[in-house]
Order: sequence, then C-alpha cells, then structure tokens
Amino acid sequence: MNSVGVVMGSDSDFNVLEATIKVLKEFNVSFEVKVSSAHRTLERTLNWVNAFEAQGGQVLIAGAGMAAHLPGVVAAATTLPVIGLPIKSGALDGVDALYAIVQMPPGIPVATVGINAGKNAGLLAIQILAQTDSHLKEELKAYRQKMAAEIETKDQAIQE
Ligand code: RP5
Repeated sequence: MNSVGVVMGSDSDFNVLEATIKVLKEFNVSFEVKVSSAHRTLERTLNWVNAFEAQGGQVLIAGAGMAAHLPGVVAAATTLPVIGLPIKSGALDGVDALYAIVQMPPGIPVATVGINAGKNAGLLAIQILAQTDSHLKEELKAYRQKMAAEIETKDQAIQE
C-alpha cells in the first residue's frame, strides 16, 4: 500500500517534484510517482487515480505547469485530499499554473502550495497523514524543532 500518490503533467516537471520525493523519503512515507497529463493522457490519469485510491492511498500531490488542469482533474476524480503544486514553466513563469490550480470552482477544492514549492507539497501531505499517525506527528515536531534550532545557530553566528 502506498500512502501518497505523486503525479506530474510532464517529465519536465520532475526537477521540482524531486524536492517532494526527497521529503517523503526523509519521513519514510510510502509513495508512488506517475507522469501523466490531464490533457495528453486523460484516461490514463483517471485510471491511475482510481487504482491509487483502490489500493488504499490517502493523499495525492499533483504538479503541473502552464494551463495546469491536472490537480483539478485529479480532485474531481477522487474524494481524497489533493495538493496542487504549480510549476514554473512557459511564458508566464508559473503564475498561470498557480491561478489555474488555486481557483477551483466551489465543491472541488485543491490545497495549493506556492510556485515550485515541492518541499511544502511533500510536507503538507505528511501533515495530513500525521493526523492519524502519532509516530509521524512526533517526527514532524522534531523536524520543526530542528529547523528552529538551525535559526538559533545562524542568529548566534551573526551576533559574533
Ligand atoms: C504541463 O505543461 C506540464 O505539467 C508541464 O509543466 C508543461 C510543459 O510540458 P512539456 O511540454 O515540457 O511536456 O502540462
């Protein structure tokens, strides 16, 4: 069983999704990755979402650029939470993807992270899983404590 499903519209998005995959690995979360487009391979995308849900998946992350319909299409096909990740590409540098993903019509929400915010997409998925996994919740707390400690260290270095 894979808890997180990661899908991207093109292999050209992979460099951004790498940060997502890295954080999922860091927290030892089970996941699967798919390249599938809402426009170029619609049926294949829908089949993958259905199979992911059927095998017990809990959260989906969908990254896409330009007219980024992938997260919305995925969200329409499932009641699982969907995290949308706008990718910087094309003439509008990801602002088009951000607007397409964040402006979902009422009824079919997509939890949207920032442009190229692959790491936050992964962390948000982990936070969702942590609501029913106390061990993961403790790991997240430790992760945040480490972040805070690093800022303390940097601050100290500046004072010296
Ligand atoms: C989107 O179009 C993809 O998510 C990608 O960000 C963008 C360009 O795709 P390619 O032409 O590089 O395959 O569907």
